Amino acid sequence: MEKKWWHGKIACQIYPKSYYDSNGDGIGDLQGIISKLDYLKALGIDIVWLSPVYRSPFVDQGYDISDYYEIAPEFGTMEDFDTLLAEMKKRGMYLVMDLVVNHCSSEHKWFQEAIRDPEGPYGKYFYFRKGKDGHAPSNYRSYFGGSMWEPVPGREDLYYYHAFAKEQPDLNWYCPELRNKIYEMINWWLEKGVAGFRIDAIINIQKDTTFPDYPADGPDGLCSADTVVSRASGIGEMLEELKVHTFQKYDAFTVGEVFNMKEEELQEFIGEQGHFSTMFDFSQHLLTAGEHGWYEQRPFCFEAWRDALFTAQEKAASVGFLSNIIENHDEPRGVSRFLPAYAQTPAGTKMLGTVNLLLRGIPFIYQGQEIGMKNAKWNSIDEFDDISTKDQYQIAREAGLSDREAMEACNRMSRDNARTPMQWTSGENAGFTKGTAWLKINPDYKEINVEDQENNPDSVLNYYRKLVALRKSDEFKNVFTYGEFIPEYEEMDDILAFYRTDAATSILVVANFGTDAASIELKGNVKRVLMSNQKNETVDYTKNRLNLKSCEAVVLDMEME
Ligand code: TEU
Ligand code: CA
Repeated sequence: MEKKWWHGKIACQIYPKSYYDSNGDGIGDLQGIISKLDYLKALGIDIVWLSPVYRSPFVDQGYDISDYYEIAPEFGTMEDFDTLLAEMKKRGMYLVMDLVVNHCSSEHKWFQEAIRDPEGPYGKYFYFRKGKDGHAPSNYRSYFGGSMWEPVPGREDLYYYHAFAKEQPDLNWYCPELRNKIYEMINWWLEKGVAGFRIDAIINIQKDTTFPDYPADGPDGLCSADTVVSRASGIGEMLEELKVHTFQKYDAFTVGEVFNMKEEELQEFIGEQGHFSTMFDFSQHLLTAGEHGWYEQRPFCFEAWRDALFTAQEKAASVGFLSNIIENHDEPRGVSRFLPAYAQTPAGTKMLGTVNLLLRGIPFIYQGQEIGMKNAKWNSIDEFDDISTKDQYQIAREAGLSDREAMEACNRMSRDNARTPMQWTSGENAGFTKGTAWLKINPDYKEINVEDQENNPDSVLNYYRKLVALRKSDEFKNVFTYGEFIPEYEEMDDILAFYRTDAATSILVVANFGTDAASIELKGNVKRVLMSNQKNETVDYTKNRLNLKSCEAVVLDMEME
């Protein structure tokens, strides 16, 4: 395999609005991030992905960009951005921007021009279509609810297309001029020195531009956005052209947010000549998805979760690298989602971190994951900011659920669970802001915060630091980066275990997710205990047996027979 500069790196995701507020307006900002770079460095982070920091009306929290060449004033200035870039370079870190180009904001000047004159030069940048018999051109449901077609104000029977909110009109990737504008913009940022991009909702750029109706899947007579995406084709060519005109020229790191990929396309996406360097593995997140919304989420099942993780690892093994996450800004907190109640403790949190960070692939740590942040408790729909949560609440109510039941679904799944401000201290506003935070702060900051964990050698934070350091150590970086992933003890309930092996080394990672103690037959000799999530790090093993308490995780350097 050809070696790439980003192999073996550790990445993190920052959601700027909720990271650190440097000026007391209640909104995290670039200066705030700059002031925390040493913290990130101490955690061992090499690559930082910033959720969007471009100018935006923030209808979808920055995923609605009104100027691709400007920094949102809420976050600071272009000068602040350049300082951030320079300060990261100084520390040997790489900055990855969020590339949101399936759509822009309805306040972007392209769209403003287009809507003024849909037949004019900017009309081609979007999808304008005539309605059918007084209805929208087709029966597509947008991701955030309602039709994907919005009437053009003042124009009878003309609509524009938006897969997400109506303030996020889709850009027409079949228009060569538009594509060139996008490539130009990407190259402008790469010239500036960003190391690459996380690429938002990219499968959505392919369309069947005849926009046929599909069978309805809900009482609204519409069909889901997933159906719409999966019926379109031709993404491969589009992504190749994108890569050749931009990323490839700069040896950039790219990570795709890819949903609805056809299974046989993995090689094309992340193989050596792939469209992207890597893409996120969402298999564990999609596992419990409900058919009609969050209210139908299926219960979490450990065995199915383990299978999903292992299957993804096996599929990627001979192809390339996936990027591993337990959470991001669209998902609830991993601790609340993947751990049973008895395991939502520091030990359980470390266990989840151990199995996630030592998988084969590029680990992405989402802000706050390294201190074990959890879902918040939301009391009323008014506490939420997220556009998707408001829609999901409505869907649940319309399906006949009570306010309490709908709120339960939102508590479990809301994207705002990951967006509550970072918990820096046990002091006022969790040390996030001196003003009023833009979103509710999780009251558990008194128990879960960076400052306390800095001072506690047994904290989740210090454990994460050790895990990252182990992964990057001279001795083991080869095996953790390029080593094989081999599942083990799959026949045992509640055990999640695998080897990472190369010619010289066999590492065994074992975790007991059950309530009961477990005893495992070892298939080699333990040379050394590399990690343990137990307080005194004493691991109970003999020549051929390993005994694990509930929620115990160990990493063993093995000598195989
Ligand atoms: O997400 C794409 C996407 O498909 C999500 O909308 C997902 O289906 C949803 O979050 C589940 O609740 C990306 C961004 O990550 C997300 O934050 C944006 O809202 C979206 O694109 C639109 O830009
Ligand atoms: Ca601020």
